[in-house]
Amino acid sequence: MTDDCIFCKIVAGEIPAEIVHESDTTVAFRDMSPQAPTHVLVIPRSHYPNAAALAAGEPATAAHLFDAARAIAEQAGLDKGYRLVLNTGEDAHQTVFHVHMHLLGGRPMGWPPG
Ligand code: DGP
Repeated sequence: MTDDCIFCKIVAGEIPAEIVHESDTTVAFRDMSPQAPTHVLVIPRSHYPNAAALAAGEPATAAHLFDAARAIAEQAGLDKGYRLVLNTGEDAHQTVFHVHMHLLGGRPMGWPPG
């Protein structure tokens, strides 16, 4: 737990979020600014600033993020596909420095991303 981290506070239940999935190592909740009909953030309970730090420090939990995303996509019926995004660093538009996987689905998406 890092005191000034908003996502640590969601994990701790100190600020509200619409939680859609939980495991021993992960929590998933709806993004407050959805960019698609389904837009969920999947995060580790432990605080790591970005995907690279998580992969180095807790690789099993990095894999758990993908498994949670699979379960959420199945539950949401995203049979036609979905996108997983891990913005890493300033140039990639990371704004919250507790690693989070965006799960976006429910509409067709373009490429390349903006
Ligand atoms: P990124 O740009 O990849 O760091 O995305 C951060 C996302 O986090 C952004 O889509 C908005 C979302 N977000 C930020 N603060 C909160 C919050 O307090 N609650 C929820 N549900 N989402 C948040």
